[in-house]
Amino acid sequence: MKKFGLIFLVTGMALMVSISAAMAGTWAVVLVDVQGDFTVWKKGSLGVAGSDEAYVKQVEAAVSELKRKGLDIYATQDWHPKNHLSFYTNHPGKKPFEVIKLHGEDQVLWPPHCVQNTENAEILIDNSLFTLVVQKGMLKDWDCYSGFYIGGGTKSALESALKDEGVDKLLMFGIATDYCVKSTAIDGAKLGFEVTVVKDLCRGVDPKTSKKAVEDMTDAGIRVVENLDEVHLK
Ligand code: VGL
Ligand code: ZN
Repeated sequence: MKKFGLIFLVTGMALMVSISAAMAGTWAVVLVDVQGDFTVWKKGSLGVAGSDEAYVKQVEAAVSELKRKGLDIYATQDWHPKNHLSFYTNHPGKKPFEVIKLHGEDQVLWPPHCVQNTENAEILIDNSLFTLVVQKGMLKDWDCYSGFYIGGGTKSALESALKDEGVDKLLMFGIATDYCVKSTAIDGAKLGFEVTVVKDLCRGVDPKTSKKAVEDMTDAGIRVVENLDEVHLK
């Protein structure tokens, strides 16, 4: 019958449109820990090499451009209490960057940084661009480099927020390549996202561990590109 033929055609077309939309995927940006304490610009306690004002402005320009292209921006924020066990100052006799065992794992002892509600814990990129900010590292006994967790294996709101919006592709960059970017990218891949890390929008604590981080991310199935020109958002 003619009428059924038309219904099949329309249903088939609608199905094709939704399949192709699903195949194209939905991108979002995860901006990792671009906070004062990690920059030399703000004389941060853990200012990493190359994190000058020009770097932060370059990141802000990239974030604005991606937002203008329709991507939602999710930001992570390292957010420690003053008595946090990742701070060397909370371990009498220990020096900055010494490594101890914490919960059976290696723990770098950092200078105190990103203490809750201090000026240098603020994210240096225009916060009005963000859809969501997820904080991590707020549990005194647990350090946490991944934005998908808050510490001690507890998830942050990031995964569910992204999945609720149908996001499946993540464009990731920020500080530090060898700690929070690496950990957030690898967890993103483990949680089923297709992750792309943009190298020239990242800065690392140490060149050696940053090089290793790029290898580890690549091994985990993450695409590491030099700059945004290599990313095709369609
Ligand atoms: C980070 C060291 C300590 C980071 C956070 O954001 O990469 N690094 N806390
Ligand atoms: Zn930290």
